[in-house]
Amino acid sequence: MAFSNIVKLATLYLAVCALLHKTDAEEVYDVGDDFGWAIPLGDPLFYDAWASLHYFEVGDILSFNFTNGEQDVARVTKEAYLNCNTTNPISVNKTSPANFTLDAVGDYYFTSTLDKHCLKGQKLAINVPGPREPFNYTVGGTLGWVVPLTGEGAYEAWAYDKLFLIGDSIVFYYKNGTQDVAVVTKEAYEKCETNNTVAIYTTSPTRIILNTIGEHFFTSTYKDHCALGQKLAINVTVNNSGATALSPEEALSPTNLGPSASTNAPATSSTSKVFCGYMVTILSMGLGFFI
Ligand SMILES: *[C@@H]1O[C@H](CO)[C@@H](O)[C@H](O)[C@H]1NC(C)=O
Ligand SMILES: *[C@@H]1O[C@H](CO)[C@@H](O)[C@H](O)[C@H]1NC(C)=O
Ligand SMILES: *[C@@H]1O[C@H](CO)[C@@H](O)[C@H](O)[C@H]1NC(C)=O
Ligand SMILES: *[C@@H]1O[C@H](CO)[C@@H](O)[C@H](O)[C@H]1NC(C)=O
Ligand SMILES: *[C@@H]1O[C@H](CO)[C@@H](O)[C@H](O)[C@H]1NC(C)=O
Ligand SMILES: *[C@@H]1O[C@H](CO)[C@@H](O)[C@H](O)[C@H]1NC(C)=O
Ligand SMILES: *[C@@H]1O[C@H](CO)[C@@H](O)[C@H](O)[C@H]1NC(C)=O
Ligand SMILES: *[C@@H]1O[C@H](CO)[C@@H](O)[C@H](O)[C@H]1NC(C)=O
Ligand SMILES: CC(=O)N[C@H]1CO[C@H](CO)[C@@H](O)[C@@H]1O
Repeated sequence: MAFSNIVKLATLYLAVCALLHKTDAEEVYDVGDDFGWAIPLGDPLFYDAWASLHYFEVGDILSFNFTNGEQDVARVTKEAYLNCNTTNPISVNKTSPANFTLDAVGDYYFTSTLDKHCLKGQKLAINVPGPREPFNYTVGGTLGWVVPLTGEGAYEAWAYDKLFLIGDSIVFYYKNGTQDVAVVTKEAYEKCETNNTVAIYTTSPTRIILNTIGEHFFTSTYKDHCALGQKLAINVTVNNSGATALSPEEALSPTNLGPSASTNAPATSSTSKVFCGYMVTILSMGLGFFI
């Protein structure tokens, strides 16, 4: 392995370890962002839209920021949420900021008990999903992997509402000999510099198992395909029942992104940390050997 590759690997694994560490901690969400918790003016679906932009996990905290006296926040049942019936809420907090910990998988419903606030759209439904089976995503859906007629943004639009978890696969379908799948760095992706790839696959279907956390970038090495919009960027996250990570053998294999990659080994957050320490050791040994 060339020295530059070791450096690349070292950088990559430090980044992965940083991400693993980040996902260990609970996230604090400011409900409604800067707008806070109030009657949404002119947009009764405001909080639905806000919730749909986030992926909530067990341990995350919702922070409701509002004006004391003008608002409150109540956790209610689904039925009460649907009917805007606030006569018998599960709990009510009248002091801002009111923090609520999402302590289990399931659905949570909130509203304000004040007159007509619920009817005017001050209501929030949150889902904390449980573990699911790994998915196989077909890249582009029925479009497949081509130069999209709609130009740049086609694959971005496809990826936009998808949740990519460790262990999921993305499958590229194309006509052999007319396309390829190039795994590239973020920089190469942004500049469409396809002379510099991490891996290239040329037989359809190309199935790539997502076994590292963070961003992954794909394009084609065919002339102008990247510039014409045949490019995909995705974010891979861990699922909420514990992190999974590469085994050290997989992590050191240059084909760890490839179709032949084996299934991921489960790891708790503490083993992730041990694993990261282990990787750093291996990498320093590698550096020592090659310098
Ligand atoms: C809460 O809202 C008030 C006014 O809307 C704002 O000044 C304050 O910075 C907000 N606090 C947080 C923690 O976002
Ligand atoms: C509201 O909920 C309470 C119980 O929580 C129930 O007794 C009451 O009938 C409900 N009101 C309406 C209008 O459904
Ligand atoms: C709620 O969470 C915010 C952000 O972490 C924190 O600043 C605030 O002190 C918390 N409020 C309460 C009442 O715990
Ligand atoms: C989520 O993590 C748990 C525990 O590591 C594992 O058993 C489960 O298969 C994972 N689910 C997915 C979709 O990766
Ligand atoms: C995903 O594809 C692989 C390989 O074709 C197959 O073995 C697996 O069952 C598929 N998984 C799902 C959830 O469809
Ligand atoms: C790839 O091409 C660009 C210009 O098109 C050049 O600046 C860059 O050095 C090339 N990279 C490699 C690894 O050859
Ligand atoms: C592409 O080539 C591979 C290997 O020759 C073959 O197994 C596969 O069926 C071909 N795919 C298509 C879409 O023709
Ligand atoms: C991945 O997530 C990070 C952090 O949320 C974000 O900054 C980045 O733009 C995302 N990348 C892609 C390709 O969606
Ligand atoms: C809806 C809500 O924020 N409920 C919280 C109110 O405060 C108590 C403790 O003070 C929490 O236990 C509730 O979850």
